[in-house]
Amino acid sequence: MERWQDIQQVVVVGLGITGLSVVNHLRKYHPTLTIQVMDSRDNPPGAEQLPQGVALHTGSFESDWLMQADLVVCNPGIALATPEISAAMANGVPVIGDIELFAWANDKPVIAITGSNGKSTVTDLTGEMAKATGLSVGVGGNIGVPALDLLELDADLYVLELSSFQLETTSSLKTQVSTFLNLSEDHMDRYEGMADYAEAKRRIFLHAEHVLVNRDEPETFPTEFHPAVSTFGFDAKQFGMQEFDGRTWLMEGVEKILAADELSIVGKHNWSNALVACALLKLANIDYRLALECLKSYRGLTHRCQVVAEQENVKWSMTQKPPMWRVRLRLCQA
Ligand code: UMA
Repeated sequence: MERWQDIQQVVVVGLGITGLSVVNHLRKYHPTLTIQVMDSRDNPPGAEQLPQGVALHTGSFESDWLMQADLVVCNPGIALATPEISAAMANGVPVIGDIELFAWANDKPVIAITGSNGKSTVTDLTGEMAKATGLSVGVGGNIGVPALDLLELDADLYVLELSSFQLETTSSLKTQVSTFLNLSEDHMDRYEGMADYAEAKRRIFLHAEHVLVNRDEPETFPTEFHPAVSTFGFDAKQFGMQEFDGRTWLMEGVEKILAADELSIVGKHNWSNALVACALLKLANIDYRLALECLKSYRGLTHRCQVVAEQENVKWSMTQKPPMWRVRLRLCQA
């Protein structure tokens, strides 16, 4: 609570579901604060749900508010390089994001997941498996439910998907395990290049007890020394894969976890997603073997890469990915 002593005026930049979750959190736990919200859209989503007494400025960013704020909480959809934000930062105004606020309020274990591809599946699957072991689990972050809303669940464990945008404004998130799954070109409008983008993602390791990285992608490794680094990959080391009698098995060291052909999700990328979910739970001291039936029956995120038919050992999967909402059919050999 000490960090709140000198904070009276908070400006929330960008509404949407994140901005609304920030306002609701501040209202509930810090009721004496003055809260101001700004959004450069004329009719930002969530405006009608703002509680009474919260000032709203729309259509532009109000520099005077920003300069006078004791704290600015910025939506991940807004770049810190936005002139009004960077001017406030240069003036010494602290700028954080919703995940940093979550970190300030949370005292429960966290598993955090970032990467360019597969992070939603890994987050969802890890959450489902943790639930199958009997824990109450809050699953969210970039995957949909804002992290601050999850706090209301008072769960035993939080599994968070974190985007590079969210990580840019996060500096004190303590995690039991953090993973950086992979890196491919994305969001280059927000970054100077791949190195810049990777660096934002590596912030997930800042206060991680355990780190899980991809053996095949050195960019996913921490650049500073970390005492507890585990790796995953398609070869037979640590969390890996191995062939026995023509079947590929997911492995924890020399121990078999399960044969890849027992999974309902298809494709080698999903074998890796399943392996990572097991590894994350193991590193968080949760017995993933209690959740193997859940893992076998997991069919993927709603609207994303689901098996829709199976014939003669060929599984057909369908992907639907917003914002295009176009249906793609993909043929996957089981
Ligand atoms: N805004 C401005 N000015 C701008 C840009 C945005 O005022 O120049 C405002 C918008 O009007 C809006 C808000 O800022 O009110 C941000 O837009 P949003 O509607 O996307 O925000 P949220 O609804 O809060 O969603 C955000 C994440 N959006 C982004 O990071 C862009 C959601 O990730 C996330 O699920 C949600 O918080 C809950 O944590 C979406 C996403 O596309 C799915 N993420 C990117 C990705 O996965 O690649 C990183």
